[in-house]
Amino acid sequence: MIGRNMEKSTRVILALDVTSREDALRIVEACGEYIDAVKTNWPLTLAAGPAIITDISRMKPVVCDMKIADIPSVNSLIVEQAFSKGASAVICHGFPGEDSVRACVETAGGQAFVVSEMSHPGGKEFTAPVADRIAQMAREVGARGIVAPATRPERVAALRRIIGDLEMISPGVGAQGGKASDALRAGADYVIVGRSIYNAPDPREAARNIAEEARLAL
Ligand code: NUP
Repeated sequence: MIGRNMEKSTRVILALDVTSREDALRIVEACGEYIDAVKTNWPLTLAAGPAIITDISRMKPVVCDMKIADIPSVNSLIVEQAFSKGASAVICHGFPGEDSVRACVETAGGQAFVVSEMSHPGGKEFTAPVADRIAQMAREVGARGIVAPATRPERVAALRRIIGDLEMISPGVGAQGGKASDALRAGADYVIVGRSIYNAPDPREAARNIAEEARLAL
C-alpha cells in the first residue's frame, strides 16, 4: 500500500494521541480541511490497532511516529510494516546512529523524518547536545527532514541552517508552550499539534485557528 503525498498547504500536522478509534476518525474528519497530515503514535496504535493507520490514510497522509530507535535490521522491519499499513512517512530517532537511521531512510524510500532535539524540557538533557550532529547526519543519509522543537524557536533557526532544504516538522505548539507562528518564522515547514486540537471543545475550530495563524505567519 502506498501512502499519499503530504501537501504543503495549511502547514499543520495533527498529532492524534487519542485512544479511541471512534474519536480518532471523528477528529480527522472534523479537522480535515485545516490539516496537511495526521501523525499517529503509540497511544492510538496500541488502543485501536495498526489498522487505524490504514483507515486514516484513506482520509489524510499519515506520518507514523513510532520513534524508531533500534538496530538497522529491526528498524527496516518496522518501517516496512508502517508503510504496508498505509503510512506516507515515518519518524525515527537519530541517536541510535547513522546505520540505524540509514536503514529507516532507505526502507522508507527517503520518506523518513529524524528526531533531532526533543521539544519537552528533558530534551535539553541528552538530545540538545547532539542535535546539530543528528541534523547533519539526517542530511547526509538523505532523510526527508528532521523533527525540531517549536518550544525553542532559536534552535529551530539554528537547525534550519544545518539542514539546508531538508524539511522540518516541529512539535511543541500549544500544550507544550510553543507558538506556531514563531516556529514557522524560525524555519519550520510544518507544526505538529496534538492536545491543543484534540482536547479542544471544538477541534475543527482549534485546527482552523492554528492554520490561520500559520497562514498569517508566512
Ligand atoms: O520532540 C518531540 N516532541 C514531541 O512532542 C518529538 C515528537 N515526535 N513529539 C510528538 O509530538 C509527541 O509524541 C506528540 O505526539 C506530539 C506533540 O503533542 P502535543 O504536545 O501537541 O499534545
